[in-house]
Amino acid sequence: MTSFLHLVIINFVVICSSRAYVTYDNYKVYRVYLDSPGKVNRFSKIHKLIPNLDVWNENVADKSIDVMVPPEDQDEFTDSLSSYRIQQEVFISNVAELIEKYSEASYSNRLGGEFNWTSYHTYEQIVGWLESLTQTYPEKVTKVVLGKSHYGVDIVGVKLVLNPNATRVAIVEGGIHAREWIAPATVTYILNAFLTSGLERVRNVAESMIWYFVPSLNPDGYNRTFHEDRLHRKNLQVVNGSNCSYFTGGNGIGTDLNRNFDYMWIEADGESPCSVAYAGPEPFSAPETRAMKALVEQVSDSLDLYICFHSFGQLVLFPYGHTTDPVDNYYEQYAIARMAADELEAYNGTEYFVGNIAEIIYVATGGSLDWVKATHGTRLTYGFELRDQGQYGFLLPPDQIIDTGEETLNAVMVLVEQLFRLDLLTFTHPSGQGSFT
Ligand code: 0X9
Ligand code: ZN
Repeated sequence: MTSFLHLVIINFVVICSSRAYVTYDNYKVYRVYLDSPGKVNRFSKIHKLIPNLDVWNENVADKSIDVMVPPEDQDEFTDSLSSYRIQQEVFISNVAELIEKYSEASYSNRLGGEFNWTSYHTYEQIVGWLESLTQTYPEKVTKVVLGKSHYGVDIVGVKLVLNPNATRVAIVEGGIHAREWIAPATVTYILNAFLTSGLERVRNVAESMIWYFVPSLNPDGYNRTFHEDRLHRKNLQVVNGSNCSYFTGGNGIGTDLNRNFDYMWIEADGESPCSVAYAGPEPFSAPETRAMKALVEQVSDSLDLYICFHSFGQLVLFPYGHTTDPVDNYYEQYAIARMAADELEAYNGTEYFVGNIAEIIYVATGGSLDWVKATHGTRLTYGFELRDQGQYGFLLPPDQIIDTGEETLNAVMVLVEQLFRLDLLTFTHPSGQGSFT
């Protein structure tokens, strides 16, 4: 064989293998208890030594974090934890098994069929469904293209107007993090309920505002979670001069879109291109964040409610991420979030915590929620970390979509109802206006 041909074959193998589906064989997720500042510091040291750890979540309730560790690093990881007297337990013993187990059910709708909430759907299917709504409800649903992803895919949302007299705007964002599959599924669930529910309460809420639903703000990343790496988190923009292709999971190529908005950008984290929360080379460097910026700017005068859906952890969060200092309308945001969470819990007992991002989860900057609040003063701005509390994490089985959708719909209804009650409270104020019927 000529050496040229040899090279071609080697290149071909390298290219193919780098594109193969990442399997996560024997990757484990550990719950690691960091119940003192000293332990948090010691954990950072371990993280520096083993860069390919993927912190899936931080749990306020028991001061723990969930960390995915590749098989080759597991001994070093657990030995280091023991030497620092940090407790741990295995939460998911083989990530690949979970991905496999649910892939059949999760991907079952790939080849067409009715759109439903018993399986997860590809980006193409979601867009197909949104387009079908514009045909079924031409007077009520309009397709909105917010912009294009890095790979040139249309970022598609819909505008829903059920009552021509509605003047106030709500934006519902989902899927900014690719692997959080329950987020787009919940956005489409709520949109569907608004269009089809026979319940008066749901109809009232749906009719009271002009809605923009954007189920998946990160189409490239989301596509990648179906075809290459189920645990990809960021977009797919490669940073010049960096090689992150050895990293998997949330780490590796791309910009974390929820660190790329221009408020307190890069103050907290996100400097290293291969890290799980890389903030990008500059604010709004990602076309996906610029697309959302454009939509928000277009409606900002009437924007009263902004909701973004993430997973996981069961939290209702509100600004800010850079400080635990209370936001201007802290008590309003807090009380309404708690009411929403109470109603969510009442539906089937799913427990939620509520609070300011920096206080209840971790310090994080450049998120969409903070940018919307700080730049446009939107009255109610909430981020949901949907189910679960780490049992399945990002790999939430599809048989939980409907319950998640229904309980979350209950919470969203409270947010809207209370938004209009705020108006009643401020009716004596000259600028007070109310339109909820
Ligand atoms: O780190 C994040 O961006 C969010 N957590 S996640 O595990 N989904 O990545 C927390 C930041 C603020 N959260 C929301 N806006 N929901
Ligand atoms: Zn997220």
